[in-house]
Amino acid sequence: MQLKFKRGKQLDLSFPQIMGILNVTPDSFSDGGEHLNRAAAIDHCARMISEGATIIDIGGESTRPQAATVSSEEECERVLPVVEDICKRFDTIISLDTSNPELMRLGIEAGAHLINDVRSLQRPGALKAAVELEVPVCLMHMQGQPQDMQENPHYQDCVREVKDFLLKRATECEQAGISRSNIILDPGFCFGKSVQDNYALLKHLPEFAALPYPLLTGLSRKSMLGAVSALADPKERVCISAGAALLCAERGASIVRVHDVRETAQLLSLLRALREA
Ligand code: 8Y7
Repeated sequence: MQLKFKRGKQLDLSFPQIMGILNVTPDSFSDGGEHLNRAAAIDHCARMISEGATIIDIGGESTRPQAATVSSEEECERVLPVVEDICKRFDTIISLDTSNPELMRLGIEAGAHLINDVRSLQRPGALKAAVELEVPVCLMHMQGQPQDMQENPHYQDCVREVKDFLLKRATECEQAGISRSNIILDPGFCFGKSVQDNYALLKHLPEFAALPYPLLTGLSRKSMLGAVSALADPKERVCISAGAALLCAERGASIVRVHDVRETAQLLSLLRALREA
């Protein structure tokens, strides 16, 4: 499988790719404030690319529970200068972590390649923007909204419901005009799921990988890893996060979204060796 982007860029998914997280929010839960200024963002981006990231996911709206909502203007002001800087300096694939149709349009125009929307293009205007932009999009499952999603997640059958949602949403997006080859799916670990739900999804990940779309997973430093390791501080979860990324890749994920690129790349080299054996 291969993703095709604007400006002649392509990404071969025959081996799992690393998406490095670049937060440009003042309140992100695990590296808040560290990359606020442009120079720091560029440094962090350069490091992730040198360590093996082929996609950089830039987010200006924190989706952690209790995060303050941000205006479209503010989100654009945080993200767009960084997109422009990265575009000028690096030959990497730039992903916009946003649900905001205005930022989707301005960000792609500024040089970004992919839309990563935790709300699956369900905000007014988002689906239309994605159709018109003709870029790859990641559709993610979430129960509830970031503000309240972890309060009382409930499913009859989480794996079934998440899979049904993703397939239904992918079909809706295709019917609206997004090409099938531009759709990536993501079960949305820790977005309105209990610890048990999250591990059921991980267990059944091969079923998601068998769907006719590339699969993206994001477990990096998340609470589901804290829950089984007694690592209370997200910053302590580097090792277990890299292990989780390897498990996902081994179970069929095409893209792993991570904070710790170096450690993830080390573990993925095991998978490469195993595949080539
Ligand atoms: C995910 C994500 C976040 C994820 C995709 C965090 C933006 C929370 N998690 N995007 N974004 N998948 N596609 O802890 O799991 O990184 S933000």
